[in-house]
Amino acid sequence: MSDFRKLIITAAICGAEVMKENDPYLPTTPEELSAEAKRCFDAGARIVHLHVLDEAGNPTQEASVFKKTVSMIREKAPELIVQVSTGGATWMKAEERLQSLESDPDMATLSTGTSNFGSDVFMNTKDMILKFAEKICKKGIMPEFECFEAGHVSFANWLIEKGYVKRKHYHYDFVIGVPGAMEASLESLCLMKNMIPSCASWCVAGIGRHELNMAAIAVAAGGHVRVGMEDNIYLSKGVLAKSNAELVERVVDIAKNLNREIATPQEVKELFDL
Ligand code: KMH
Ligand code: ZN
Repeated sequence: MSDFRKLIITAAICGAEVMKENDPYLPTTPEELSAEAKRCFDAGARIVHLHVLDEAGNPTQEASVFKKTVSMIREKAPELIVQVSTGGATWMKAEERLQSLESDPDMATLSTGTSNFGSDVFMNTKDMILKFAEKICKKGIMPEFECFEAGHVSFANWLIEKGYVKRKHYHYDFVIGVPGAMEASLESLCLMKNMIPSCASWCVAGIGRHELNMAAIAVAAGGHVRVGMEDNIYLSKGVLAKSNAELVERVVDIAKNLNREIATPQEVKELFDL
């Protein structure tokens, strides 16, 4: 595992599964998403994980919406690392999902396996993963391995071993607690983090009520943290976060209490070779 000591927080500010009807504070337009990204950056986030929505508030992977949102984020928070989703929503086909790459992001997610996803299936066959990896790497974008199951970590390792993804540094995100997929527990997290190669760092995104515990464990254990309304909309039971920045601030507080410094944008860029 990488010996980089400082903490990297990713803000997943909206997602394909949460709608304005569930949460009036959810940012949905390019204007709202870019203002929210800036608030999260000011609070301590160094990466924004980005989904976008169409005018009706439904998830879309439309290149034009990604381009507009990414360019507005770059205007408002030029130092923030922009990571677009290639996962999209469970019902989207590969070509549709890949459109986000046209927005020239710093990073993009690369899901490394299929998993149950609530009542749906999040489909990532071997052929799809190889195609996504090729497109991401050809554009010089850094992939973040999205692992919803332990086997997805094995597949990401295999991509590295076989040279499908070649970088100085790799970053794995363990998305745990999705209903039907790997549970969010200390045991799951330890299993997954112990599988990654030495030239890699790891981050955890605990879903729903697991977000806070997983974040605290990761801060204490030398990992990195993803929080945000894509994964969890509550500050505590029944209390909605009014902004993604509140969720970021809470992790910053945990880090302060555990004497873990927040990485500067430049330090993250150097580590990731961006
Ligand atoms: N919405 C999920 C089906 C990603 O962003 O790359 C997939 C997802 C992963 O959110
Ligand atoms: Zn996502």
